[in-house]
Amino acid sequence: MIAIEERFPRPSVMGVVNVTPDSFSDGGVHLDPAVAIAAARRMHADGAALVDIGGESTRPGSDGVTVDEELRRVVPVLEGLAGEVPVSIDTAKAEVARRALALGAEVVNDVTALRADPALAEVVAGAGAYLCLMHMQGEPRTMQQEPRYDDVASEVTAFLEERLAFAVAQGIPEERICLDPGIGFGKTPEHNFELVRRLDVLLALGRPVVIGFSRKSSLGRAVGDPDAKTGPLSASIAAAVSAYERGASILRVHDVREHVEALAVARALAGT
Ligand code: HH2
Repeated sequence: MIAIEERFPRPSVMGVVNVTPDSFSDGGVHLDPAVAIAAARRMHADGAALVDIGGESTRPGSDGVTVDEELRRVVPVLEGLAGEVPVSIDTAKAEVARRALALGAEVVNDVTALRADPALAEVVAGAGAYLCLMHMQGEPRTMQQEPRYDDVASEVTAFLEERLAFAVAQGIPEERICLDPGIGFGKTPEHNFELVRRLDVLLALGRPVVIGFSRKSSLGRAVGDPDAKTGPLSASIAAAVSAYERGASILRVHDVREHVEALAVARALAGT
């Protein structure tokens, strides 16, 4: 079995392709399957180790979509990419994951960390897929209303430790699992920055860490717009490089080429 840290060595860039009308970062841009396929191919050519395909927005305030609608969005894209580009499927639904894995996806990226669909763990285990478990406080519709923690790094880590044990108990080997503190999912900008600053707390669990700071509103706020809904590329790169230097393995980003270049320099500076 190839461990996830060997399959996607540090640093690996995960390109984001949201096949949705309403994602906060690229909503509507990739709704046409041909456009989404071309974007994913370009990201791979630009150095993405894998491309994360999602058919449901989880932006603050969003409602879910049905299984049929999610399948309608992602299946043509997965069919178009089959075998050509390494793919992760951003879904919390067992049926969507099952179809995606049958069409060649390697990773299931579940922002609910196996809490939403009781059938998902078995699908991942049965397919021998990789899995990303992400932390979220609350649910997308309400998560940004009043996020609260006593100690955000310890609480997020305790949650992910419990979800990791759950996944392993469901038959998913630990070597196939990576963890994500869920930047922006029920967190203030201060919480998000503290999670990266204190990444060592999460890394102590011994699993590769994914960070998705790209374009998120905390970055726009940090550069001076208190009402920002997104963040600029420059700030996204700073956050990704900083997360990498603190030990993150996989950086989930929208602007692949710029992040691949920045991380190549950060890696050379680190001497690895
Ligand atoms: N962020 C988003 C979606 N999925 N998955 C992981 N593992 N980590 C993240 O930080 C993460 C994620 C939200 O960003 P985006 O996909 O750009 O927007 P939307 O949820 O509106 O589609």
